[in-house]
Amino acid sequence: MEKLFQEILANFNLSLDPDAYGNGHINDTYIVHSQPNYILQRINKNVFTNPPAVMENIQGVTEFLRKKIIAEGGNPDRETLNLIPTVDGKSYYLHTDGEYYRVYKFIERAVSYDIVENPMQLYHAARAFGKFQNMLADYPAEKLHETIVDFHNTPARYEQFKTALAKNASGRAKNAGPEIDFVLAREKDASIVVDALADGSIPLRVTHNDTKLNNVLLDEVTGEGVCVIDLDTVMPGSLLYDYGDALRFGGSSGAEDEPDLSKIWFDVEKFTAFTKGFIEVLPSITEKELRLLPFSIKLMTLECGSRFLADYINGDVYFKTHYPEHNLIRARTQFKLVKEIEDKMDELNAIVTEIAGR
Ligand code: ADP
Ligand code: GN1
Ligand code: MG
Repeated sequence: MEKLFQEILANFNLSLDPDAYGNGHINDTYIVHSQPNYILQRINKNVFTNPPAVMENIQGVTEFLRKKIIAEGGNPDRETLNLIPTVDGKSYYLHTDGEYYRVYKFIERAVSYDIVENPMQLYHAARAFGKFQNMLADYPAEKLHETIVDFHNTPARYEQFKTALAKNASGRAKNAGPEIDFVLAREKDASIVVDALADGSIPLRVTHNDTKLNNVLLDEVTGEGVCVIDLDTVMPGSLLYDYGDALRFGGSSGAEDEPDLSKIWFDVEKFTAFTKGFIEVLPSITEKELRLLPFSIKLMTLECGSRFLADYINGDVYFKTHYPEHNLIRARTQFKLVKEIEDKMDELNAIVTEIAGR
């Protein structure tokens, strides 16, 4: 085994071979094969500039969830992430190479999906994300560090997009004229959710903020939600961020990086299944939140597309990419979905009214 891994794992009292694992865009994830298995992650320092703050959040949230799950008679080793402490009792290990590492218990017999195969998976994912939010409803929000400032502040994302465009560090802006125009033409609606949070017309809640489908594990046999993972961005926010981002990803007919746009559309059946699961477990959803559900999918999809496009123009400095046009291809699927959601908005609003019965 590589000496580096040996040194890292020794700090968690482990000594086994890790293999690269999963399809996250941010951290480096490995499975440590043993009895039981573990997940080892190198935290992305470029994205999370204060890893100890990230780890303080995750430690606080997972300990809080663990107690709740035990009180409710659930299985705390399976229904929340569990950090393995280092030999000196810390939640992470800072190596001499300057990188931060953490280890979790591996959650067995549970699957995360990069493409959704059937609407029932969305129904169960929605219930898991909704339940996650319910369990954190009384978490002391003031204890949470803002691990990425303005993460879902869409107007701030617009400013970042314009800065990327003005710098054009990669010289690639010329390859993305129509995509750039698409983003710029939609700025006027960007502040609807942040304004509603600011004027108190929707509640600030503790939210996950990165609810794509491969951040929830579903039971291999029953298909039911097991555990919400990837807790790096748990911060105060809006329920609309979690709902909108989940359907940005899960409501699509295809992969986030599908190059053939004729295969990408917004699937109303998947939307209906997710919305049903989400509303069922979150009766506390307010009238205004309810009315903004379909809009939030458009907003989160536009925001994510603009981030992919900004990263393409910046020269692929944020998201992991596998080929030079990867971020541009990702941006294009998001914009196709935005257009689809715009066209289907009345239908989506009617479905929400029908499901909610109000
Ligand atoms: P990233 O921030 O890069 O997306 P994640 O924390 O989401 O990293 O982990 C990447 C993938 O690894 C997940 O999508 C999931 O498939 C898998 N994974 C992460 N943690 C666990 C765990 N505790 N048990 C099982 N699989 C996990
Ligand atoms: C990243 O970490 P991961 O792969 O689950 C990103 C999300 C994006 C998503 C797009 C911390 O999620 O915000 O929506 O990629 N996470 C961070 O696929 O930036
Ligand atoms: Mg992830």
